Amino acid sequence: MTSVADGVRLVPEYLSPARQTELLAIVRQIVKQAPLYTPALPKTGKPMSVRMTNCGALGWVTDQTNGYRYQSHHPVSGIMWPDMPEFLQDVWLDLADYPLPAEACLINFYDTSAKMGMHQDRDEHNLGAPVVSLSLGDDCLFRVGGLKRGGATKSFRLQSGDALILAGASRMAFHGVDKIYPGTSMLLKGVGRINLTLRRVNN
Ligand code: MD3
Ligand code: FE
Repeated sequence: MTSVADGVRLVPEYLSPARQTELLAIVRQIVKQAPLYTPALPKTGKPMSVRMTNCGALGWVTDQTNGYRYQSHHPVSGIMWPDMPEFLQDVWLDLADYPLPAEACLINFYDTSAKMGMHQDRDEHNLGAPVVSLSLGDDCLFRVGGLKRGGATKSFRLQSGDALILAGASRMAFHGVDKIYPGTSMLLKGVGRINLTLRRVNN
């Protein structure tokens, strides 16, 4: 376990290769029920390069008219998100050190040209609960800054099986994904990266 910035904990190889394969099978089941969709930015409607889905009672979504929010159903099909699998609730219990269960798991799929610009996660009503992130597939270059946009940042690589825990002050840090390194993992059938983010939304 490494401290990347104040309150940011990186656990390299948190999931063994066998557990990564197990989680990938779970993700594929979820995507069958709740297909990846292309989110649109609020106001401009510009499509994000990352495709998304969710599981759990709540899922993070965005579209042009209604913007960033959590809701109980898929924005395209209108169907309720698949249940949070026990696998992910166990990971939350193990890593979050938080008294309430996770309510939301956002699943991000990055093809090799996808990125996520620097942003803060502030759509949760509960900003005191940690965020737990799991990476599968190709490596990415991840960047964490401070609590204000435009300050100093630190870049590091996230690899398949790594866990990142954001707690305390770092919970509101700016962060983003600059780059995917295609072909750095053999876990997925092709190239690309999957990130799962576990969150408590309500108090
Ligand atoms: C650092 N996803 O979906 S999760 C997101 O790899 C998002 O897909 C990234 O940022 C991804 O919002 C990274 C890890 C994460 C989450 C919250 C943070 C890192 C963070 C909050 C503060 C600092
Ligand atoms: Fe984020």
